[in-house]
Amino acid sequence: MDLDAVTKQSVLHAKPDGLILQYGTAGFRTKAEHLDHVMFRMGLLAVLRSKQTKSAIGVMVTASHNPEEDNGVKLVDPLGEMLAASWEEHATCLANAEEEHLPRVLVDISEKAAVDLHQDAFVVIGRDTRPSSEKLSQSVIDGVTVLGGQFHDYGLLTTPQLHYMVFCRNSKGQYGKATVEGYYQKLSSAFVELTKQAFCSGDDRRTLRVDCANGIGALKLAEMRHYFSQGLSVQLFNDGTKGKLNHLCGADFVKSHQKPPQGIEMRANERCCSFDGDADRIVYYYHDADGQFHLIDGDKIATLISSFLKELLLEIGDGLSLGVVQTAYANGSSTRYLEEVMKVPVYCTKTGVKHLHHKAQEFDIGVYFEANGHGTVLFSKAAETKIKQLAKESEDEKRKAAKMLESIIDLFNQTIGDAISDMLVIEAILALKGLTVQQWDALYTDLPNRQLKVKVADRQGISTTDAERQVVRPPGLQEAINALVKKYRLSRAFVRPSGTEDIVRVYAEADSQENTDSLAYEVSLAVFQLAGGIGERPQRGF
Ligand code: NG1
Ligand code: ZN
Repeated sequence: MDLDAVTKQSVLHAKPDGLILQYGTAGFRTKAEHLDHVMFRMGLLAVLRSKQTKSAIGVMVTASHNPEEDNGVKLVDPLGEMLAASWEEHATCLANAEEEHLPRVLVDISEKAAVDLHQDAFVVIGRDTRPSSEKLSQSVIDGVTVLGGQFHDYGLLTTPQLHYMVFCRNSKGQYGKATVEGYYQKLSSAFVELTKQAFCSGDDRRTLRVDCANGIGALKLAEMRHYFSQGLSVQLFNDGTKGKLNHLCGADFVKSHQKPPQGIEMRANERCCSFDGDADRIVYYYHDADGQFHLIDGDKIATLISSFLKELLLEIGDGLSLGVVQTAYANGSSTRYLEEVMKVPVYCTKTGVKHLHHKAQEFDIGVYFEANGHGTVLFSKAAETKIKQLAKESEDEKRKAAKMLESIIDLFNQTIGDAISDMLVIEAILALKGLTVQQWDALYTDLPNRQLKVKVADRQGISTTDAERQVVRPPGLQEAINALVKKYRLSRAFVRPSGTEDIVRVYAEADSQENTDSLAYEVSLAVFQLAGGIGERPQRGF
């Protein structure tokens, strides 16, 4: 390691005094103007991680659904997964080191993680469409090159595409070709193969309206749609030509406000969907003839997918296990439906896809979705081998089901939740089952729910347990929440510090929207009073 060169270069990417950042649920995220040093240092860290794992490592520059002025960065591990937890700590140390300590921290990390410094390093880089992203990804490149790492800059990519590229490179092409073209072809041919029965009778092209959050999803979907146009026609809105990224649109806006985005033309009973700013989340929705808005979130997406998979698994009858992983934000009705009606085992993990992803890996087929629409389905190697074998050898009906599962394996992004891939899976299932969006929506009725944010002086002062459903600290808060929850029917509430914003999140559900809103307000007030609230007190009414 040429530490002198690092020191010289680092001065050009100086850390603002006193700025402390944490590698959170989705890497580092804050105002773009505070991130130059973090980007440079994550370039350095990616080189060390690459040397240690002897694999390509990814660096994605994005702040997902955050406002356009923010930015962020996260590292992608060799199999396309989120960075390992022990390296998150290294990332935090490196990002917060004062200039003069930088060489020592690099040496420390190399020693602690037993990095072989003679090993080659390769880093792949992608970025979203934020105005700040191009310059920030150049800072990543500066960090990579000063430590002698090789790199490939893919430029504009969705987050899941970058994860895909990393996995392709490290699986030596077995997962697919590590190009944007390779990604389009892999997904599109799986979609066309899967849906060919549904569309073979005449021209039944279906149109889907897509709100692209004025982000990268618009560019990529515009490039990709020709590949699958024989089965599905997508109409793009909020494509970035006029509006601001994530402003009054996108999956996060639709889910948290429970209303349609601006800038989309909806027609009664016709399905629409929204991506978030880096296209790793998707939610569906429609309005009925009376103009009432219906949201179909990640929970209902997981339910649709699980029920389709379960049917196919019954047909192949090979005892493969199916499990669904959710977080505490999953609507109570979805959990009940999955467990009681569908008889599928459901597990709850902490928020953050890495937790869901790891849990889902415990099954032959693991379906995981956050309520906000981030999720995918993972197939174990053993399940994949079995399915491929049945697709070749078994007789008719079984074979047909196995072949469908084979296409589904290719259609799901196996590395991370992917709005484009999920959209194609959902469209395929709706077409194959002949389901309308209303029929899908009618699987179960969501319990009214409400999410609120409370500002506190130090959100780390709140700690939780039991997959974030119970507060441990500050004392008295959980007891207060329990007492409030008892006042309502079918009620549930929990609070946790956000990993991506400087706030505490409050979640409540109950038997009516009015009761839910009261409960959410009362719990917010308890947080404000018992956990050091700052600024304006929570207000009743939304
Ligand atoms: P935080 O800010 O930690 O709640 C949010 C989402 C997560 C996840 C991350 C990363 C909610 C309640 N939380 O995390 O699910 O998607 O952002 O983008 O939706
Ligand atoms: Zn995102």
